[in-house]
Amino acid sequence: MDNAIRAGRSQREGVQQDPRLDWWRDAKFGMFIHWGLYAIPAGIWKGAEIPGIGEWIMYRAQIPVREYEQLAKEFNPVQFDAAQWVSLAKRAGQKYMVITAKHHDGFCLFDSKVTDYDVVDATPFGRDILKELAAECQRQGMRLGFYYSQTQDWHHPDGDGNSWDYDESQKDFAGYVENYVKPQVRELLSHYGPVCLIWFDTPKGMTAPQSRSLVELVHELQPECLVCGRVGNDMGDYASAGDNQIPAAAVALDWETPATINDTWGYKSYDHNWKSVPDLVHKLVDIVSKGGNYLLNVGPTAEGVIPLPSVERLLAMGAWLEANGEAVYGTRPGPVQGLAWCRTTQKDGCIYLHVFEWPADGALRVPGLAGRVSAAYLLTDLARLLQVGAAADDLLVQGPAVAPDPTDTVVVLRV
Ligand code: FHN
Repeated sequence: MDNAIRAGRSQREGVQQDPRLDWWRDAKFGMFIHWGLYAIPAGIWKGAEIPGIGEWIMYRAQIPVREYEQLAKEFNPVQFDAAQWVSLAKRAGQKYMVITAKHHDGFCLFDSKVTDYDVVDATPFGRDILKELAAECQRQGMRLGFYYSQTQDWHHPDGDGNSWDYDESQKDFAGYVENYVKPQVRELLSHYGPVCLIWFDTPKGMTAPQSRSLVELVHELQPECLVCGRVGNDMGDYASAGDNQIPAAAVALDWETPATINDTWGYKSYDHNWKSVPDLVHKLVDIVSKGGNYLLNVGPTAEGVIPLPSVERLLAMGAWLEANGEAVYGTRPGPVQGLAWCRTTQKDGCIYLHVFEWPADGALRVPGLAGRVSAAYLLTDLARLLQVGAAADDLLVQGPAVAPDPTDTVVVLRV
């Protein structure tokens, strides 16, 4: 097992067996949304650029609760349009969306009865973001999951992480889990229709009984709802790689890589380090070829706008997937692994050879596949068969001299 991914027995035993994960195994590509009060400072506090990821600004700048929570009075994202967000995910080829119901700063994007520190009670906006998103996901046929920070809560006096306002030794963490986390998880799974997954995060000191009771609560309320492995103690329905981590080789687990398009999750006005479209497509295909899912993040602004560089990249990925999705969705890792110039996926009697670096003469040489392939053609040109031969164990396929798709040309190998 690659050391980028930790997984418990339940996950190892569940691989390819638990039918509740069938849709997720086929989906491959999801949209992560980190959105909250941190979008207002957008990485800058009292004139200073605060290093690190945007949603951690309260922690990094040690902003007192009483100061930070004033941001709620400014939260008025009048440009938020659930229909547009869901439509963007669809056009990007993403099959599920996961949004921060509550991140570490404790602010809730839903109307919670156990706190007033939420978008309905504490902001001029006053609309339940999750309700609108859930309704729109239903309308457009998109699965919706919720990120929920179960351990870190820098606003709650008994939550983990805030030692600048609260005395850690006085905290009743167990009470916080029982009387705050669980009621909120119950709300999330009772008021927003079918929830495809709960994305717990940073378990830290959660005990095994605490993690188990959260998994059980989720499954009791919505048996089909998946639980991300970051619930802690090697539990949950699927494993999570580290942030932006891609294992070096295929992993025989149900696993997912959460990843950023630039370097932050929550919006930062001055993070312009956007990954290129070819890089993002390669990451998606690399992950899928190793059996994982790619949960790619957007960080909307305080006005409710997904930054244009993210939109442009997602739409370009969607265009690539529109032409090549057959070689991604519903596939499993292909038989050829470990080559720099290509990746392979497979399904239904086809091996999909994803060529990242097209050879100058168009002559493709694939180790180990000699004698196994009956026909080869480009996924985007089904009518024209490519010439197939063999040299020792290698399959030889003669493609066009110029790369048909400089990002990733998919050659279908019928076996
Ligand atoms: O601390 C969080 C971070 O803010 C972000 O939510 C990522 C997403 O995977 N998870 C945690 C760090 O791993």
